[in-house]
Amino acid sequence: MKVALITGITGQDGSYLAEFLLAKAYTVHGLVRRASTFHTDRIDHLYQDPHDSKARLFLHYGDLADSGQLTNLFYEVKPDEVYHLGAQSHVRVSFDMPDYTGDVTGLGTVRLLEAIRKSGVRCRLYQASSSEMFGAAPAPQSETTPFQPRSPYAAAKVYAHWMVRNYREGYGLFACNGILFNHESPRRGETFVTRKITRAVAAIKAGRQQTLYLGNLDARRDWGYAPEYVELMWRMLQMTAPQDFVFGTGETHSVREFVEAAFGYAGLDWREHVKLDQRYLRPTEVELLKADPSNVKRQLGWEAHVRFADLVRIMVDAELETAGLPAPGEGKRAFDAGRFGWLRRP
Ligand code: NAP
Ligand code: G4F
Repeated sequence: MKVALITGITGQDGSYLAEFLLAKAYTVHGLVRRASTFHTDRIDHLYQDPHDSKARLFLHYGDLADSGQLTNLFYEVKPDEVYHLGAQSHVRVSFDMPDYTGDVTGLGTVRLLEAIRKSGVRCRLYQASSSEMFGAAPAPQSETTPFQPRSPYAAAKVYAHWMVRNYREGYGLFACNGILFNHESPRRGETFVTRKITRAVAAIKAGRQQTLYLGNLDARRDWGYAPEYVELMWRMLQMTAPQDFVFGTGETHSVREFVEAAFGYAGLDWREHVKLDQRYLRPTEVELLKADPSNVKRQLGWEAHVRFADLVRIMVDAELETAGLPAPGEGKRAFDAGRFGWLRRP
């Protein structure tokens, strides 16, 4: 039975990955930030009483800003596989908190690498790199596209990315960077644009909200479905040799297209509800992200199945259901027909 350690287990990807690995009979340990309130709602359905001898999910307080506890964790848990997903992951916030973002997202990765090296634990590492690192680089972006980061978040991720390669080459660590394009789900953080839009659609339908304030509607992203992406993280660590991969759908859509699709699916006219708020504009924007996923398809046989229209439907259906409203259900059908037997909750 393999042992995995996940940083960022309370986040969107961490929660799906924990679910996926538990279904594969892994023992899963997760790093959780201490807070004065509970914030484990994404993994509450996976909770197991640690006193139960059959328990396979264990949570540990710790912080990427604290190297001592990270190192202790490696001695204690001795993981076979480490999935490093913890980060200050919000691009807009990184402009307001550049040094904090550099500390947690950039240096936090180095603290983890050092914890592995100093503890001497032999494990494989997955690092959550990001398509945001491509920044101003022309699309489509692949493994060979040079990074041109345009935010403190992206610059911190570039640092983390290269440090992972450095430890791979310098210390022989089995470490892989997954350069993921945007991936979304009903568990996406509420302030990222897709979830902000789908939540607003449900609130407007329920009569609780009239207006949705957004920033740049022209930016284009390659949006995929998060559960598919966590499966690939695992597959990367099962390879015979470590390698970095780009993964995305290969399609690109504007924020405006997402808005149109989400409002339209719920029978609303977005023009009656969406307004610009300058606060959501960024000092520098990444205008166009579109993956070239040909390498991952060739080497790992991976290809995104859930495409833009189904992703929008999955997210809007989930939001309407949570609001106690009738949902068209097309997203649910796309989801049910999918390949996600391990998912216990969308
Ligand atoms: P997310 O939902 O924002 O989750 C981030 C996780 O990091 C949360 O569990 C958060 O804990 C944890 N965290 C934040 N600061 C921490 C600290 N100081 N110490 C320990 N843990 C900390 O992000 P996500 O969408 O799941 O993304 C997972 C990873 O992939 C991130 O590294 C992100 O940057 C990267 N990524 C995401 C995408 C995407 O489209 N989703 C694309 C490319 C790369 P709390 O719950 O306590 O906040
Ligand atoms: O949803 P977003 O905040 O995601 P963004 O900036 O692309 O970053 C996400 O994807 C990255 C991968 O490329 C990850 F590394 C990162 O951790 C995160 O998960 O914004 C998407 C687009 C941007 O162009 C933004 O300017 O939507 C635009 N946008 C327009 N109005 C907005 C809003 N974004 C947000 N968050 N809120 C708005 O009101």
